[in-house]
Amino acid sequence: MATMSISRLLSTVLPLLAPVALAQDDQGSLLDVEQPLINLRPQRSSYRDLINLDGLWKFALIPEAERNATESWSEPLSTDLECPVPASYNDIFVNQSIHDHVGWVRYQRDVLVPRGWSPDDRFLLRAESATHRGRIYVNDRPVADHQGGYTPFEADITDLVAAGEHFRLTIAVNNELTYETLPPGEISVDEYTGERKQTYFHDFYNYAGLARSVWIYSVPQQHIEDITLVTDVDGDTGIVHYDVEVANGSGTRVNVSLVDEDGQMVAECTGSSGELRVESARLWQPGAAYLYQFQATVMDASDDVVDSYTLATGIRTISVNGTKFLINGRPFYFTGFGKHEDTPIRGKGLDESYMVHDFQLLNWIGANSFRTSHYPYSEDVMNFADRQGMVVIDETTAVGLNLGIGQGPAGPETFRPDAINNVTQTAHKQAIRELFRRDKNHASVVMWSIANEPAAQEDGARPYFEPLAELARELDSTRPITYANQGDANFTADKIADFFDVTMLNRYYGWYEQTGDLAAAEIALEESLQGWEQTYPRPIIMSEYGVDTIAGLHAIDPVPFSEEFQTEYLEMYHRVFDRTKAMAGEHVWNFADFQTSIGVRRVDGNKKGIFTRERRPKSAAQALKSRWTARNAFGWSE
Ligand code: GCB
Repeated sequence: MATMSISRLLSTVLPLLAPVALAQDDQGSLLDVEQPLINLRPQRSSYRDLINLDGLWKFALIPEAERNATESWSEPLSTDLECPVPASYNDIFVNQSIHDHVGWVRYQRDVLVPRGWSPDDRFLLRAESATHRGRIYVNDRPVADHQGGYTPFEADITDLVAAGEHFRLTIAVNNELTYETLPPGEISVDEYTGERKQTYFHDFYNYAGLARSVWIYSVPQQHIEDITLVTDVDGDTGIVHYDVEVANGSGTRVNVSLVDEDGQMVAECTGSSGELRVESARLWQPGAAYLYQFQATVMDASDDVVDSYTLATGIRTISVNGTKFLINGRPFYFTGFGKHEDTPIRGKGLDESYMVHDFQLLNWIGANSFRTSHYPYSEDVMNFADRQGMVVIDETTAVGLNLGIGQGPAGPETFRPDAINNVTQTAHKQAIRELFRRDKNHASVVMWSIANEPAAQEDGARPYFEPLAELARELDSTRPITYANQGDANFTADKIADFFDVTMLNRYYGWYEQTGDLAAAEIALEESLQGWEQTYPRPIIMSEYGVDTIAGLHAIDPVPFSEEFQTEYLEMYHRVFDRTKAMAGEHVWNFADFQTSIGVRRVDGNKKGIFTRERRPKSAAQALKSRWTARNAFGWSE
């Protein structure tokens, strides 16, 4: 796709999430209950209620011997252990068997359904993430089972609970990774201890648990279950194409309006789909967010309002033109990082203090964007990015699809029946559907990354990725799609690059190759960039470049691991970027140091952060700040 402009895509509204035939595990198939559609993120209004169930929950490991006794998992838990939600459980307790557990755990708490909830409404539970599989029980009844650790899932519990009454809520969570999950992994039994061991092919710790909020909420029988907004610009006029889906909607009417930041209604329309036009629209711009509130109201046959929903929307366009990535028609240059959801103690648990502080640091250093490497981030982060004018490359959790990484042709093949196979592909499709459905309305999301560093040099990568790229385009043709390319699949070897719109490269010349030799690395980097530019004349974003750096380690000669080396390495990359016409952005790996699995290459995690895990700057932070803040404001690259 040479030029991509925002088009009306209401005909390609995302299909509803049907339950997918995911791989069976040794406990048989996913539960025999109908999986509900994933509604819009719940919110409170005059027609809906919402109660947050975060806090301390009872917690226990499920011993391997009880793996198949699933009916006993919901029994009342007698334990002294209490685990905070949201948080990964691994680092909370001083207990190695919890930290290293491979298998199921369970969380349990009592829930009181508010006395005032109407028996005419529907009651739902929503877990925003259970890494990597979550099974919900209401008292003894299993009500939901979901695979995929970074996207939300729900259960309709209307028929099982009653207003004013308590119920026992149990969520069992499984952290196992296999070739049938994303990310993939392998489980083996240790020959000496008989313990089950989890290995995986990605470079961040396999934190698990309920890392995001859990909610109970009510909606009217006739309620808004989904909204799709696509924005466009025509001269000074902003256009919001909309589509509102109403559950049990027969006989209902929909009214919509758009309200600006001063509370003024600037456009309105009737009908469940259509377009709103705003004269002299304020655009959502990187670094200068402007959000309108899209308000949808549903009336029943007697013209009584039965439901309403409000969604923030930023009017903006995205397109790719030649080697330029355009936001609102202007070339945009990405500055920023690949990040992780990772903090001490809490693991991948959402922490609003870290979230706000991280955005403060991004702003301080002159970053206008980040990639949600290597999984969908919390919806709170996405909403905050919308409000802060932070540009996001939104990535699925397809990381580690590369079994012979860095080993060249001698390494094992990745795409084969007993490794990354059709079942993995089915899970990957589902991961794309769930991410796109969840994040399609975010102004901040300007591009989808459907994988990180797959073995794109293998023949098998082509049949694996072609249907995924097609699916991504079918679901959303308003945003470019991309994937993060790894060096083994350089421009002559890559077999999938033509499926995508933008080239994203992860490169470590001077670190994993030409280690410590920045002169040689500079030549290798330039060769690679020129090759990509000539072979695929389109925007190039360096989506990873970085070196492990021990905060406080200084050296006269810049040697690897010293703060001086990190700074010189980045300066070398920047020199080359500035000589490359197709460069459209630079994302340093990584924003902050983060935890990884144990391995001889990692001492207490990956240290490629520009900030430490506690968010203290290493010296390279100042160098980056000078470069990025000296650029045109917010990355405009004219
Ligand atoms: C990569 C991966 C990232 C790793 C990084 C590294 O290419 O995409 O997940 O953490 O390299 O530091 O090795």
